[in-house]
Amino acid sequence: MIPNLQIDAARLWDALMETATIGGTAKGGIRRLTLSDEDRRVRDWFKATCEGLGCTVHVDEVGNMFAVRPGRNNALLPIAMGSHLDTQPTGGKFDGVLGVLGAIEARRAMVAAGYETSAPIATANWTNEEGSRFAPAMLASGVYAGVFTPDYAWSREDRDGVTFAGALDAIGYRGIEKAGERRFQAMFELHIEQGPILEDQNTMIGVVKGVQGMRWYEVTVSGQDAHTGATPMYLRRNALLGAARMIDRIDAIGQAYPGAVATVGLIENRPNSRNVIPGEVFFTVDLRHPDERDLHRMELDFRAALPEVMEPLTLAFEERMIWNSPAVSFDANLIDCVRAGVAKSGYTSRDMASGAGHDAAYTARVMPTVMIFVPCAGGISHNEAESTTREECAAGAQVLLNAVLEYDERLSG
Ligand code: HGY
Ligand code: MN
Ligand code: MN
Repeated sequence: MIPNLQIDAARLWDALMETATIGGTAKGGIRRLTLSDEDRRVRDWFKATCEGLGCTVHVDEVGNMFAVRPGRNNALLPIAMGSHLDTQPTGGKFDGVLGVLGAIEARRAMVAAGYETSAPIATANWTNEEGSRFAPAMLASGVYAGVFTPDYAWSREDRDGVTFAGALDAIGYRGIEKAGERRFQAMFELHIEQGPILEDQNTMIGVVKGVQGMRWYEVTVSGQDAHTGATPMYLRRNALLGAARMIDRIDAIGQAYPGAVATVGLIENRPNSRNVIPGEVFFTVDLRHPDERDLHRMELDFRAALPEVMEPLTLAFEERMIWNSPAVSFDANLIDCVRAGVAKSGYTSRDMASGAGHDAAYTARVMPTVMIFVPCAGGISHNEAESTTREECAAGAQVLLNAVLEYDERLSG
């Protein structure tokens, strides 16, 4: 018989507001770049909090953290719940954090009720989900899933030339465990939707059936530094002009395919001096689509546009794909457990896919995985104004708890 355990909404909200002070910004967001000192502080909080709930905290070779609490039958692999604690440079209070703290609140509800699950329960904090400081995104869950090697992850550099390994060692979170060795029955990830659909449809819970395909590229455009006053227009090799035209072409590709998104988010203009014609520009490209065939067509359009734009401007360019995360579908049995969790909670819900990337996209490769969404105000995320309500956070955590207990029951049943 599955007990009717209840989330404590105030306790969850207090924990969210407490951790939001670690890297908190004046505008009410969080700047907690992966493997920064702020990340170390929130990891320390995570470790102490989970140990206080009877967990043993394990850290793997790329900094992934797993807090494991025994169950009645420790011959079973643990059921994992979790997400990430790193944020964008101008991130919000809930992206990733709600998934980790919602998992901790679910555990607190079990401990408060003196309830012991059949399987052990693990709470996961995945390193570098954002991919903002060290590209690509979901790097450490990708190592765990065997998509990337540890050496590849350790070698990644931020824009200041600091390596992932160097930053990991600097905060003291390079564990001894091989990434991927610690196995789990399943992975449940609670997350804010980061889009407008749930709010727009006045629906509390998203039953997430998968994540769309995502590809990242890096482009360097080379022209010639020259004097803005003495160089006639017809003699220029203006790298920034080439980049500007490509930014417009990439946006047009996103417009051309229904359901697509296409973005240039990072650009570095060199030498970036007001009276020098820019000789070199670096920029990133983010293409996404639920259908891999359309995503591939978008890539072909993007690669065809580069010479069309650059050659008439006498510019050279280098382009390379640095990340390819194919569209993924979540586990049918776990989706059914989430549906049962929703039914027990009484909240409204709808099926949906995720536009944003999540660690769940990679854990789904190596274990049954599912996600649960709650609304966020205006669908705004990756923005310091990101917000959701205490009730929405509690609703997501309640469905997470219900779904995990349902899965545990089915396991032992
Ligand atoms: O890029 C993403 O979708 C995720 O937020 N890292
Ligand atoms: Mn996230
Ligand atoms: Mn994010």
